[in-house]
Amino acid sequence: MKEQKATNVTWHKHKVEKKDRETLLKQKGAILWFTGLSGSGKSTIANEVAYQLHKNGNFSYVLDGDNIRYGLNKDLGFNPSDRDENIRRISEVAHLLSEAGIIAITAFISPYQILRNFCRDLQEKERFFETYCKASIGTCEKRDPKGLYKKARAGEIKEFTGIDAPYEKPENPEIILDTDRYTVEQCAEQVIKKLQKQHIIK
Ligand code: ADX
Repeated sequence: MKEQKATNVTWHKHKVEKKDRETLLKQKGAILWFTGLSGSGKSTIANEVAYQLHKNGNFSYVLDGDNIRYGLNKDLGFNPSDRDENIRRISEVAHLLSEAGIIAITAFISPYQILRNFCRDLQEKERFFETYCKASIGTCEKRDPKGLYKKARAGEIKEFTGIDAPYEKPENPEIILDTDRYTVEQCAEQVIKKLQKQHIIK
């Protein structure tokens, strides 16, 4: 993990605090950290959850793997250290959103458990939901929505997760979505229920 580089910097306490923002928004800030293979349903379900939350009057924001790689993380590729830096930056952004009282929904492969734990450890335990989109590599390869597995098998993409780069399954996720068996709507409902049960939303 990155070391603190700057010296002579002071942490400021602000007049408006997290609890004030949460009172205003009538919800708690939290992070829904979707993880899973490419094609496992992360982005699709994340978007459906955001839609359901919006309808329910809740404020959320989706940070999506491919989109973030066009901007904030355009300087990063897919080797292990770039993937680490990708997830480190996203973790910090998601944490800021959560501190703002927003439900941050991230949809990144995030293949390493240690980095997912890094994000978990940034906030109170009850505000972090590692959400595992569970689908076999066979299913993901069959879906292949972007045609990337085909390219990876043909050797046109190197270090592709699940083919020639590793994916570490979550050890103890707060939510498991079996996307082989359940629809997008059913998975989204499972997430919403969990947020209600944990008093993140009403
Ligand atoms: S992560 O491993 O660093 O978390 P991230 O979620 O940001 O990955 O990006 C994954 C997306 O980038 C995939 O959904 C896919 O569209 C695209 N992609 C391009 N090259 C690769 C690769 N080598 N491995 C995995 N995904 C890739």
